[in-house]
Amino acid sequence: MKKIGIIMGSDSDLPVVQKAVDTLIALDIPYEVHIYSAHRTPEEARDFAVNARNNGFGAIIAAAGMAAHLAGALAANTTLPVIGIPLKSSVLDGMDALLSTVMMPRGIPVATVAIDGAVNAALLAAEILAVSDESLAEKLALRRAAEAVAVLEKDKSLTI
Ligand code: RP5
Repeated sequence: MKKIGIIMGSDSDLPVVQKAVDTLIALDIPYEVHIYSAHRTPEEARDFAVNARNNGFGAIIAAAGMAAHLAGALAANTTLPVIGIPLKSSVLDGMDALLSTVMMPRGIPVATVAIDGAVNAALLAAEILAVSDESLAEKLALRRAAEAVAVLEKDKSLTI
């Protein structure tokens, strides 16, 4: 199976990024996590993206806050799918990162999830791999079914 690359701009992003890692682990999807910044370590971020396809990755998740250029900078250097997680790490509560991540110019797409949406980023990455992996697609379907059961159980136990 292809790996998912998870890149975060700072170690301070780890509490949110950990949720993406946990989701991939639950689905038995191989991954690598790195701290590369579009601003502080641009060469390393670029090298990761340039070599990602040859290094066995199938998609990249990029998590960054503030003026979050990481997802776009990675996407500029690979045609692998790049999923951006805008992080709520500044006084602007993530709106800065959301707009920086989502407003990509034509030709360089970034699939942006919600602010701090790490679980959905991992699920979207899994869905990308599942296009050509029936076993993974089945795991994703089972996960959705289990979540639906959990919601309906909460509905039944409502007392108000
Ligand atoms: C961004 O700046 C990082 O992704 C992080 O969310 C934010 C703050 O980084 P630190 O100053 O905590 O390292 O590049």
